[in-house]
Amino acid sequence: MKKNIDLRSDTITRPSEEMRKVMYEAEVGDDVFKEDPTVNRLQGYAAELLGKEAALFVSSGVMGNQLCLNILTSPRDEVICEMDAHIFNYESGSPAVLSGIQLLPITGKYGVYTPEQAEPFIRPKSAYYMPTTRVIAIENTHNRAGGTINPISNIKGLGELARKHNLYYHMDGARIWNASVATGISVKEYASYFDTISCCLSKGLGAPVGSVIAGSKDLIDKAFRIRKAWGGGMRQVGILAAAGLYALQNNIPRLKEDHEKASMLASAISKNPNLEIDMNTVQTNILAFRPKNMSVEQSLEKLAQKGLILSSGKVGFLRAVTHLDVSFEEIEQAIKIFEEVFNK
Ligand code: TLP
Repeated sequence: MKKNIDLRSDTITRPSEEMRKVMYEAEVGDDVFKEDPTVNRLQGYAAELLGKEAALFVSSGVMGNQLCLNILTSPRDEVICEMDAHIFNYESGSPAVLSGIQLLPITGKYGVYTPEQAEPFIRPKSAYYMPTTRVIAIENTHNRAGGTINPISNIKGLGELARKHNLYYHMDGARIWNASVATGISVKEYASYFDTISCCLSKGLGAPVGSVIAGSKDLIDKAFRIRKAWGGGMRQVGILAAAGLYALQNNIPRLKEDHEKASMLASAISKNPNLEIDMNTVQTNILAFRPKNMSVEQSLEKLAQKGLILSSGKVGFLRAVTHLDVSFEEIEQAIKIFEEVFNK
């Protein structure tokens, strides 16, 4: 049977032979006692790579973001974020449930809001009947906007705003590796502007499970306690950390290929009269585009019948994500399938 081309997400990748080998051979211990040498190595490596005092291995991107929001806030606080942010749309309302806080979403352009847009939303300290603004949060790259990169000048500007108003600054850097490879700005520089960052190992980097969060030692100590309280204290989890460490050490530079694959696809999509894509959003490995004469559901079904599996992004949009388990040849095939489905 012909293999489907699965571009639903970069989360679908499977660990390679070499990655499985390091997992098999991983030295392990009880991580609840902080005695798993492989977890400790991963956390040390991630902290160094991100230029932070400490890092913590967590089970998922959602857990990473939610832990960061939790340690930065108290109940009744408010977090400024972008309208299409993952923390606002895809994290099950967890800020309210896990931390007793609310989010204040601002509509950005290409997933990016500016300091000028954000400043008027910062609550006056004197307004005791309002929530307390505590955190400014951004997502880089921005998933729903189509893998877009937050410009470094804007990141700095929001950081200055945070400092001016004594606020914390958090980055959902699930795909910060993609931003770094695309811009040439180191992950260390990106991370330097933030109090906390959450970065995924299980997306483009190809690890089966896990994210790391990083920040000051005090903040990460706090996160260690909360992770346990949320049932996230894992035992001989070095088996998984080994995959994450392998991913960080080997799979960052190759993301460039995923960006090339996305740009090949995007250029074919842009030439198709029945599809619409804003080429300004084509910056990394995620494409968000619209079918003009067909519903998203119908498009997904027709593409799937021909062996191309996509997902839906924001309302009215299809989403295609390139990753290490899809070859250039399969991208050529995907382009043919687009022509067959949308050119008729
Ligand atoms: N995103 C998933 C879906 O939830 C949409 C995907 O397929 O892209 N931050 C960002 C920016 C993300 O894109 C995701 C996952 C997460 C956080 C959460 O990561 P996980 O799924 O590991 O909890």
